[in-house]
Amino acid sequence: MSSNTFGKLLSVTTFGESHGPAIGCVIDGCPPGIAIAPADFVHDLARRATGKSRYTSQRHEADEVEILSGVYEGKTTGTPIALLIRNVDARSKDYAEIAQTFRPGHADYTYWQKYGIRDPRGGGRASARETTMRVAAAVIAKKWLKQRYGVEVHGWLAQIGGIRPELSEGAAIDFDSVESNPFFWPVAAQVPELEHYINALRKAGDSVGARVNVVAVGVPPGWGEPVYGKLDAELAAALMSINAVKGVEIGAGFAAVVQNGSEHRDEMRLDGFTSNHAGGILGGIASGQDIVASIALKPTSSILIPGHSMNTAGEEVEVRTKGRHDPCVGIRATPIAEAMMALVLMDQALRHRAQCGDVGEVSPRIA
Ligand code: EPS
Repeated sequence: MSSNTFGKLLSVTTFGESHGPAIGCVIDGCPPGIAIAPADFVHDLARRATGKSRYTSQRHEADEVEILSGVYEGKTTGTPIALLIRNVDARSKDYAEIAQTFRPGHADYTYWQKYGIRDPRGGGRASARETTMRVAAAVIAKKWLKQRYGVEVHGWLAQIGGIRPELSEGAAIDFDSVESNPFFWPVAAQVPELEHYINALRKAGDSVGARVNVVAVGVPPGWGEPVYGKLDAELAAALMSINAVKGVEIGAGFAAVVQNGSEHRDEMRLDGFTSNHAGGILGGIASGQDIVASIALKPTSSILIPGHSMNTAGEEVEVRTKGRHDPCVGIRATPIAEAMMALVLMDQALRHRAQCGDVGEVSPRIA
C-alpha cells in the first residue's frame, strides 16, 4: 500500500528523509555470491551527488555506504542486503520560512493533503536525496548484469532547456565525453555554452527542465513479460517514479504519432534489425536490440523568483525558496535513470530465468 518498495523477484525498499539522520534501502531477492564492498558504491554515488560541481546543489554529503546485512566475507549471501548512508550536511534552517507554506510546483501541497502532516525540511521524503539509495541498490544490479550477461546501461543528458547536443541523426554517443564533464553531455565542445547558461540561470534565481536518455546494451531477447508485466511498462513506471520526471518515451516514443507503419516497423534481416523505433521491446519483451528510453524532467520548483502560493492557514502568500537547490535537476539525473533501468532489467532477468530458464536459445536469433 505504501509504495516504498518496487520489483518482484528483486525488490528494493528505500527509507529515509532528506534531513533525517540517515537514508537507506533493503534489497531482497539478490542472488548469492556477488562480490560487493563499500568501495563499489563510490563511483556511481559520486556521479549522482550534490556539491561535485558549481552547477548543482552545494550540499556536501559524504554518501558513504554502510553494508548492514546480506554480505559475508565480501559476497552477497542471498539474504536481504541493507545499505545505510548517514546524512551529514542537512541545513534545516533554510526551510524555517517555508515550513508553513507550499512551494508552487512542489510536493509540499499534495503530501499535506494526503497525510495532514509533512516533514518540510529539504522536501522530506519527496526529496531527490532518496534517489541516492536507488543508485546504491543499482550498483549491485549493474555489476550482476555485466558479469552474468554482459549487459551495460549508460545514460546521457540529451537536452537542457532549448540546448540539444550537436550530433548528426543516429550518431554514436561518445561515453568518454559524457563522463568527462559535470553535465553528462555527449559533445565536449558545447560544455562552455552549458556552463554559461547555468551560471546565468542561477544568477536569475530560476531553474530549467531537461531530457535524459538511457540505453541498455546486450540485453538478450526474451527478457520481459506479456500484458501486465511488460518490460516497457515496468521501465516507464520505474523511470516515472524518479523525482521531477514528467514524461517517459521508449524508442520512438511520441514521434511514433506521425510515423507510418512502413517507417516505424523495424525490418528484420539476418545480420540485424534495420532500425530501432521499438526501443528494443516488442510485445513487452526484449527483442535483443538496445533498450532505449528517454525521460523529461521538470524544472526545479525551489527557486528564488517569488511566486504566488498558499500557507497552511489558508492565506495567500508570496513564496521565495532559499537554500542550496539545483538549477536543473536533470543534470544529476543520468545515474538515477541508469539505476532504474538496471534494477528493472535485473528483476526481469531473474523472472525470465525462473519461468523460462529451460527454454535456452531459440533460433533464428537476429544478430
Ligand atoms: C533537494 C534539495 C536540496 C538538494 C537535495 C535535493 O537539499 P537541501 O535543501 O537540503 O540542500 O541538496 O539533494 C540532495 C541532498 C541529494 O543528495 O540529491 C530537493 O528538494 O529535492
